[in-house]
This record gives sequence, C-alpha cells and structure tokens, in this order.
Amino acid sequence: MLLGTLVGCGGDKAEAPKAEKAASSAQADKATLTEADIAKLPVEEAVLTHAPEVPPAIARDHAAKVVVKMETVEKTMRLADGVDYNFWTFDGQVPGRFIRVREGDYIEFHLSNHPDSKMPHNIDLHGATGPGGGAEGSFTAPGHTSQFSFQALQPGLYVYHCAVAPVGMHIANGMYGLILVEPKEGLPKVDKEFYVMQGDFYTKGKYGEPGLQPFDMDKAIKEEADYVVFNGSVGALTGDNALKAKVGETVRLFVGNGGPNLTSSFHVIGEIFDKVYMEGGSKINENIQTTLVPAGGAAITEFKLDVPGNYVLVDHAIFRAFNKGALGILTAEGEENHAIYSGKQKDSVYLPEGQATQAMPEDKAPAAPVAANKDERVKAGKAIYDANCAACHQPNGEGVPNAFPPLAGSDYFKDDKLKAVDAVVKGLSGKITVNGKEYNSVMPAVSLNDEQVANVVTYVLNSWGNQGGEVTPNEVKSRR
Ligand code: HEC
Ligand SMILES: [Cu+2]
Repeated sequence: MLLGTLVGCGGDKAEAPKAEKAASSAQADKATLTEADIAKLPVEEAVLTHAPEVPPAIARDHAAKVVVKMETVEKTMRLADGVDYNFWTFDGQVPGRFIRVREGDYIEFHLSNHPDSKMPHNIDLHGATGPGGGAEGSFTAPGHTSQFSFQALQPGLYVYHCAVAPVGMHIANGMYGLILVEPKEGLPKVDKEFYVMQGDFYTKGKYGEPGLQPFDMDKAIKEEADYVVFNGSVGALTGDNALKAKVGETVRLFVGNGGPNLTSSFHVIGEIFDKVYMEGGSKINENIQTTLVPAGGAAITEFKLDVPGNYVLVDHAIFRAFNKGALGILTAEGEENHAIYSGKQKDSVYLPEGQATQAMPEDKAPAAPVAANKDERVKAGKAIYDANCAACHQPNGEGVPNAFPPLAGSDYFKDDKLKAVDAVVKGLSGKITVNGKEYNSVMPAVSLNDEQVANVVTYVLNSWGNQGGEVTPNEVKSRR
C-alpha cells in the first residue's frame, strides 16, 4: 500500500484486477459512499481488543461511520524472562489492538501520540485505499492527535503498521496490528476466535541475554533475528497464557505477521486447517498443514477440535519455534476419542535383516532384558538416554542455554526423583526454573515402557554429579 505510488501500480490498479474480480466474486461493484451518504450514516465507536482477544462479529447489515481511537505509546516491557525491551506500540501492547469493521464502512481514525513519546508516529492500514494507507494523513508528533478517514472498500484481514522513517525500526520495535474488514455477508459463525501476530526482534545481546536490550540495526538489516515471537514476547501464548477451547468447538485464528523481515510458516502441531483464507483474502483453501504468512500480511485459519490435548502454534521454520520464541499453545479440553487418535497402542521389538518382528503386547512380559539391579539399570539407561534424550539435553547432560535445561546437577528433581519420571512419561511445558534459570518451553512425552523409563531416569540420577538412587518400573507405573 505504502509503496503503491512508487511502483506505479496506482494507475493500472483500477483496470486489470477489477475485471478478474467481476468474474470471480461478489465484489464486482465496490460499494462507494458519496459524501452525502456519509453524512447520513449512523455513528459508532469501534470496540478494539488486545491480543489474543478479537472484537465481536459485526451484527449490522448496513454501513456505519466507525470511530477508531488509537494511541501510540513508547514503553519498556518484558520481551522474555529477564529480558526487557523499549517497545514502540499502538495502545501499549504488541501487537496493537484488533480493529473490526464491515465492508463499506466509513472509518474516522483518530491517532494520538502520547506526550512522553520521543518519536513521531503514524499508521499505514493495508485495508485502506489512499496514499500510504493513511500514513500521510496520520503523521503525529508527540502530544498531538491526527484525524483522517477512509472507506473500507475491500473485505479481508489486513495488517496495519507505523510507517515513519526509519520504517523498519518502527516496525521492529512492535508497531503493528490487524484490521479485519468483514465481508458484507459476514464470516461464518465459529465458537472461538483468537488474534495471533508474529514479529521478529533484533537485540544487542543474543537470545535470552538478560537486562534491557537495545535495538540492533545491523542485525535487523542482515535479518538475523534474535527473537521471533507471537504476540510480542516469548511465552505470550504458553503456560497460563495458553489459548483455551473445548473439543467439538470450531476455532478461527486471525494470524498476522508484522515482520519486519521474516515470512512465517504458520503451523499448528497436531491440527490440519479445515480452511485457510489465503493471505487474508477471499480465496479459501482447504485441508492445509502449514500456511505462509508474509511480513506485512495475514491469513485466517479455521479448524475443528476433534480430540483433547495441547496443540502447539509454531513458525515451522522450526529453530524459530524452539530457540527464538515462536511458540504458543492452544489447549483443548474434553473427551478422548480413540477412534480418531489412539495414543500409543503398542511397542514391538524390531529385528531387522530377515528376522521375525516380535509382537510385544502390553499384557505380556517385555522381550527386552529386565534389569536385575541398579547397576544393570544404569547401564541399560545410558543407551536409552543416548537414543532418546541426548539430542536435546546433550550427551553430557548440560542442556542448551535458553532452550533445553540441564539434567547434570539439576535442582529441578533433586528432592523428588519422580518429577523426572513425570517429565518423561507426561511431557513438560510451561515455566520451570532449573538451577536459577527459567525455561518456558515444551518437552514432548517420550514413548518408553515402564522398564525403559525406570532405566533412563536411574541413569540420569547416577550421572553427572546427580543425587543417585533408583527408580523402579512400579514407581513409573504409578505415575502414568
Ligand atoms: C525434544 C527435546 C527434548 C527431549 C527429546 C527430551 N527433553 Fe527433557 N526437556 C526438554 C525441555 C524443552 C524441557 C523444559 C520444559 C519446560 O520448559 O517446561 C525439558 C525438561 C526436562 C526435565 C526437567 C528439567 C530439568 O532439567 O531437570 C527433565 C528431568 C527431563 N527433561 C528429562 C528428560 C529425559 C530423561 C529425556 C529422555 C527420556 C528427555 N528429557 C527428552 C526437552 C526435551
Ligand atoms: Cu512509529
């Protein structure tokens, strides 16, 4: 939108795309209000919501003059545990508040810049037609308010952002959000709607380095993000902040990407999107695993929750999820449905090179040798550790800073070995503290039988200066 005039598409824009549209959809005649029409419109103030909330669906079947009031605020907030950042924001949070209007509405926008701001700010709404998407009409010095208006001509989910030079820096500091222009006929009803917006951050210190971290222009230019997060900070959608829904409900995610640099490969682990409004437009794609959300773009995804569990929102450029923060959780509560997802049904010993595959149903004795004493347990446990745990916790148990906590000398299970058993059989997510450092990540449950869990945890207890002791298969069983 902002670049429209520069690349010269302003002139041809009216012709070519319009012809296509007439053939493809109901948008053939964009509703345009005259100034006389606008004077007669009912006036209402927009309901704006902070992420992950979404304003209620539009109930009107006619156009209105919608008054939107937003304030730009520069403030220091948490980027990750122990890490602060001087964010520039719309309405005090990242992303800015969600705006919801109807196709054909007339939006009267009031942008105030807080008197404590050091910078002028403005707003470029990708859902507005006009120079800079409103940027020119909304340039606002600290302690001032600007007003401009536009007609929401085309339905879709659009990004808005600040576009004051240096534009990249205003966006990198958090100045973006979403505006939904509902089509006239509305969107189909769903049970839950959420607002999720990705952004990349560039700090002088590397990921997790504590303290107030200044913006790093060099890294931003090289596109070497230290943080890639949903809704403005690491953990904004995990632990107590996880999104919540119930089995049987339909969920709609309004997903935006503020950038400034990175394209998101948006994916929800364990779900398939029934529908994706591609790039936030009118075309619907179905049965999608991962959808691209460009910087300065959006997508609407919809799915029905069939079985309970934690569904993990990620940027599937996966190091961003597990090492830079682009991870959120949607918790679905409700009845299991083993016909849709069984959980692990059985484990069998696999003997390659022509030998028979031996079944190992749960009710029969395991074919693998059973450890007779603690020493045998430790020995068997090492092999299990190397195969199942070392990739994350490292062969020497030291973990990876800010990603995988140490098992060597860990005080997390020092007084209660069963906490280590629980981590393996149930998985572990949310905020935990290990040796004074916070972790807020996800460890998936590891599929091992009781004997194997007993062995691997006994190995961990007797390695790297840990407390010693033994865990038996019966103790593991009692924790399932
Ligand atoms: C895919 C990576 C991954 C694998 C594989 C994995 N873990 Fe973890 N583990 C984690 C993460 C991440 C956490 C921290 C979870 C959180 O932040 O809530 C964790 C936490 C733990 C903790 C508690 C914290 C601590 O450091 O004491 C224990 C104990 C643990 N894991 C043991 C194991 C064992 C034993 C295995 C192998 C059977 C294993 N893990 C396999 C990623 C992994
Ligand atoms: Cu700005």
